[in-house]
Amino acid sequence: MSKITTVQQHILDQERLYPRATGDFTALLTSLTVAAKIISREVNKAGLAKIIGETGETNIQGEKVQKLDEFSQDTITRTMGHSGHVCVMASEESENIIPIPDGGTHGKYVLMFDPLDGSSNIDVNASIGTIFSVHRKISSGSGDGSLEDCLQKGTDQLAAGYFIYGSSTMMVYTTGQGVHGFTLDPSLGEFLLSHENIQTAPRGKIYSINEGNASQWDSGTRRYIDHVKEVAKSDGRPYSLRYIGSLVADFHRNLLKGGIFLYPGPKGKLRLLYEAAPLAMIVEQAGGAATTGDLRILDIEPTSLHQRVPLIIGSTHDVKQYQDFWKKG
Ligand code: AFP
Repeated sequence: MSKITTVQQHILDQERLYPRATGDFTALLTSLTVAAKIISREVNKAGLAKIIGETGETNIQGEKVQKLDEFSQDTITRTMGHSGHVCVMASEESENIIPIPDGGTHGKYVLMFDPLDGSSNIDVNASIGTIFSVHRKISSGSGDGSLEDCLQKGTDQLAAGYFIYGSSTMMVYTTGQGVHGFTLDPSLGEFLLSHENIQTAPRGKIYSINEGNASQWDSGTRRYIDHVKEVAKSDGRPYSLRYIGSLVADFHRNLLKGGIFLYPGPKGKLRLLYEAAPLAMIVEQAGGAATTGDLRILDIEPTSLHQRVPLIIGSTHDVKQYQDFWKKG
């Protein structure tokens, strides 16, 4: 009989690999799972908003119905701000850094998050997600964290992960000891280990890109996309196109099945700190790769909170091949 492992037990076991660990890190990630369960519950009720009241209106209980992305932002900020584990946070939904609320206890970690990625998919019942990344405080003192703490590069992440609200709710995370996936059992309210030590295929058969942007692509990207579509029996082309337009959902599918996701330059759309860097840590831990074309995502020094980067991420062979096309221009 296989063992049943909750996410809390798993995180604790991982933290025990570090002899000087205090348990704080386990507590931080556990608090985050509580926030995700609250968000998951609301996401599952999303279609009912029309029945019980549109967002921004008052529902039949006389409560104001909040938009789901704002709700997710508030839920994470409130849960984590009072957890005692973080000294500062930053979110895709907030212009500036988010300090710990008055009276809150400061911890030694920094939390970066995208509260509800792919939110334009809510209305059509497609999968959406929450992405997170954890750093250690590097500014001096034990109180409030600062912008400096938030602008750390991907290689300094202590942990990264995401929650995907799909046909099931899942959590996928890494602390640098492989990538592990957990499925929420809604009747128990527990995330149970379902995908241990995820490894992505060295080469995939899927490409994911918004082809509607083709006129803006550089010639290297255009030639690469033509290449994966050509029929050449020797190396197994053509690839299948799969694109949801919800990064967590597109990434998660490609992680499990193998493939490449591309949101190319010149500037890119996706944010370095809340999307690209956390997913790059996960994909590298699963044996894959992530680049802008010329730079490894995890090596980029952030210069601002909402910096955007081109993101090409997935199976190593596919990402390397893209880079070869990109470099030739
Ligand atoms: P929304 O959160 O506004 O829906 O944006 C989603 C997203 O940031 C990311 O999840 C997708 O991969 C990407 O945008 C899709 O962008 P395009 O619609 O330009 O293809």
